[in-house]
Amino acid sequence: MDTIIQNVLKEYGFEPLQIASMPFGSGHINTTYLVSQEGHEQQFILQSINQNVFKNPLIIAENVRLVGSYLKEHYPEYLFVGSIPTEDGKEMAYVDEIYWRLTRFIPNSVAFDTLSDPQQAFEAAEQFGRLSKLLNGFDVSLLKPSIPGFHDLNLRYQQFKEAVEKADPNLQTRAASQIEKALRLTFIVDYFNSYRSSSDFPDRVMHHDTKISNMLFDKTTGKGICVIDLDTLMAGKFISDLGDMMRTYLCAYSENEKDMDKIFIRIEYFEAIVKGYLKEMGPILTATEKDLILFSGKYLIYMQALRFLTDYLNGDIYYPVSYPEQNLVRTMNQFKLLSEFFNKEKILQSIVDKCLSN
Ligand code: ADP
Ligand code: GN1
Ligand code: MG
Repeated sequence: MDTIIQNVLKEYGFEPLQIASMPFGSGHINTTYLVSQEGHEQQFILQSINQNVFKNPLIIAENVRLVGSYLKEHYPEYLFVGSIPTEDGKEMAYVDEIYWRLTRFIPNSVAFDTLSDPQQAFEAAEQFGRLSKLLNGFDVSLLKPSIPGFHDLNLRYQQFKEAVEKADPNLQTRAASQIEKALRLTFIVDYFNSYRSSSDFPDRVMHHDTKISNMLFDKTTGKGICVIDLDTLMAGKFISDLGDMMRTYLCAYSENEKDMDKIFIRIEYFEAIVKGYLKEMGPILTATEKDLILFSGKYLIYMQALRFLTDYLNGDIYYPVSYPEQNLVRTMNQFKLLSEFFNKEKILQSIVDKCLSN
């Protein structure tokens, strides 16, 4: 791998003998390296793009370039971590049939895998909200989907149904109670479908992966610096970003937790997410969107449960697993989170109402 990295970095004009690279971060989709150069303080992040997930990495490059140049023109002070072009001006290097991208490592930054304070949820929600807010005047139809139908709940549901039909009977039996849960909750799909084409529920520029490890915090002050991981920056509905924050910040334990008794919702994190997001997006969201704030959590948690279950039934072809039943455990975990969300629905809606009236 080292020679490949050297070859990639040559495309960016690095002197091979003066560089060091090491695997970095905890992302599941791409492979990330931290690159240092002898005698230089500035470090870089080099990533190979997972082409099993992103069939056409050049779409990512073009989306990021378009958004980056819009932000540079209209909000030059905004920190947008775009890609550094290769020496011959390409957005990504193509070496050994793999696409690579280089970004500047943001100095004195840290990314977390879990949240330890509601203030971090507030900061992240503010940052993800700010990105969409600043891009409110950008023509979202210019962006191409890096993964077609990525957060289309209807498509995810169809994929789930197909997976059930095609699945190995043994997997079907093992997953029977989770399949039944998924089928009982189809009113969430119907609800989504009833709104999806409404003019009051517009497409916006969404990040689509708002987990906390995709936010950089200042190591010294703990303040949010900027968002990263722009692979799924494309047109979508606001419920994607807000919902994924609910999915991933509300519980103290991740989707990988096996002990379902640990899966409960932290109300104070919910309030922090909604406050931080509305601070930026409050003046922009339509009346319909404001009515869908609580729904965003149900939509995203349910969709993620479907995606894990679909992958389990398909034989773990998308999400990496470290043991055989992991995608089933993740499904159970997400359904538990969803039932907690429903149990607390009244109080969560009262928080939304309070935040909207402030
Ligand atoms: P993945 O798609 O695999 O999740 P990310 O783009 O999120 O990849 O990067 C993985 C990790 O690398 C991040 O969680 C963060 O710790 C670190 N990272 C990525 N880009 C930067 C950057 N520009 N500056 C500092 N750290 C970064
Ligand atoms: C993937 O890249 P990563 O691990 O942050 C996935 C998300 C899921 C998440 C679940 C491109 O995100 O949509 O929510 O796993 N990204 C893609 O852990 O499928
Ligand atoms: Mg990431």
